[in-house]
Amino acid sequence: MTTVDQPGLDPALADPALADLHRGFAAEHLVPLWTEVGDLMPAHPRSQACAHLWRWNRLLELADRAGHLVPVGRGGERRALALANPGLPGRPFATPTIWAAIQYLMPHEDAPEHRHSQHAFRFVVEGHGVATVVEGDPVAMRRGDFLPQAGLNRHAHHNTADRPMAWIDGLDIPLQYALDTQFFDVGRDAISAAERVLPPRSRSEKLWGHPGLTPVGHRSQRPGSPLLAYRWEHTDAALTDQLELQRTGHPGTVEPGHALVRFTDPRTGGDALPTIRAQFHRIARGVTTAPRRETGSSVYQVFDGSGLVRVGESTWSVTRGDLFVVPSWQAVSVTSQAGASDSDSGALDLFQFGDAPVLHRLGLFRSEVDA
Ligand code: GTQ
Ligand code: FE2
Repeated sequence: MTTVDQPGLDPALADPALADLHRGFAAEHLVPLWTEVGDLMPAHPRSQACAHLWRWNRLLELADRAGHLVPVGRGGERRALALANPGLPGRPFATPTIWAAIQYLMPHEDAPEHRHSQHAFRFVVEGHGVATVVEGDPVAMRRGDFLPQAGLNRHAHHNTADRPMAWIDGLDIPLQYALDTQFFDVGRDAISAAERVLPPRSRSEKLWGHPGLTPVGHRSQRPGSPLLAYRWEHTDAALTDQLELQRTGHPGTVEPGHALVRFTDPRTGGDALPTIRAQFHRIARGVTTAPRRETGSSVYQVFDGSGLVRVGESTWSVTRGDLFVVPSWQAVSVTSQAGASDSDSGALDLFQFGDAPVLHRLGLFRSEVDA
């Protein structure tokens, strides 16, 4: 990229000696910094990724059509449709670091077992009936549940129900693609009859799902949370309690009318996945959050309610299931708006996931609240 205020640096316009010098650079696969510096070292992050919104009803309709036309099996592995950021053409990446997809299973259908270095989670905005089977532990997936699956855990999915089910996947596929750290193994071609059940609680929850209690004598050295399901009833109660505390004059929320919780590893209190942060926001009726910008990128899904979302220069009206991208250093602010068909509370519930743990560990995290 040639800077406009130094036209003499364009070899096509330069004197013959300069043009010859640039041909010499090209022949030796060299690029002078002075023609690239504005792009490579901007004053602040200018992501190639765009702020973008995907409507849940459109995703669901196309996923259902794929369910009737496209089988799931080895090779393709999953009936998953990736959100492909229009600013990152050529790759199915929601952001430079984050993969986000809608996945769909038909009644009684299986997605085969495999494992990979990419860290993953499932999040359910509606429906139930699917078990995700992680290292042989069947984990029921229900509305509002967050289900982390750290890298190298074997996993298959099985729909026990007579109805199709959709959910979203979040993975660090683009990050590991850039870092060249990917490994993948196929697992068994079929899971056992004992794994095709839908227990109310997984083995992981029986061990790790009791607040403030660590099972003694149980070794779990893998990175990533050993708790495989964070149930909606707990998330909902935590958000309700934060807003209630704030209403009664106690410290509780991150800002007035805005409750926020993070999904964490019960062993460490750190993020549930090494490369992905997942959080849940509740914005009380009529509240607008302060515009905040952060380094790193996020994807949000509306879990409940409706509202107005501003990301950088974009503004959208959003409702249940809609997904949007917040690129690095673009300010995001949301307003809850009670609609006719909304829940009584008028609150806006948002699930968020992004690459913040990576930035924190590398000392690259920055955030600012716009006045
Ligand atoms: O469900 O195992 O969206 O491996 C992408 C890669 C889902 C999965 C995706 C995967 C999966
Ligand atoms: Fe997978």
